[in-house]
Amino acid sequence: MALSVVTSDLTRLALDAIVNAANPALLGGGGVDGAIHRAAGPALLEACRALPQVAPGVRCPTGDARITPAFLLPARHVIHTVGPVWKGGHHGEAELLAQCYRSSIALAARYAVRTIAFPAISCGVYGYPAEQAARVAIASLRDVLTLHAAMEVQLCCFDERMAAIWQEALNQA
Ligand code: AR6
Repeated sequence: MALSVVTSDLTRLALDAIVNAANPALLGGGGVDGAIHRAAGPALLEACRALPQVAPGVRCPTGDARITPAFLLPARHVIHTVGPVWKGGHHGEAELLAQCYRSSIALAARYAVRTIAFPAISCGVYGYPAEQAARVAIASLRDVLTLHAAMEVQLCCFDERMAAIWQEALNQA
């Protein structure tokens, strides 16, 4: 199992898949979601719009994952997942965040993805404290990757400060 921390713009990674920290509508937004849609081009929005709604305005419930092509991005697929909004930590946030990583890897495996990168899901607009998110993410990935031993997973941090937090969590896991 390969799990590593990288400092990069996620949209530049030429991997089998990159993961988007989306919202339930899957119609774009700010943060890494906005960056992915800008770099992928308008076809990504059309592909997302074509995904079925499971409830009004919801194409992907929190903790679930959906897959689309990556269009103009150097990656092959975009796996869209929806992290929890941080509400203080007693509203099931950790379990929902763990579920994002599990469902993304399970979906990736169905598409024969071998190399994949995750952003720090929920750690921006959604307000999840980075140290806690990193611990949850790494524990969840370690667990699910026992079933997918050949998969190489990068934890993609946008800046060095975030990368140091994630590297520390990885070292301690
Ligand atoms: N590459 C890698 N990481 C990035 C990039 C990038 N290009 N851009 C931002 N980050 P966020 P969330 C980091 O807010 O908290 C959107 O509007 C960022 O520094 O993108 O899950 C969606 O539509 C942070 O560490 O995602 C949702 O409405 C991390 O990515 C909502 O935000 C996640 O920050 C989701 O919020």
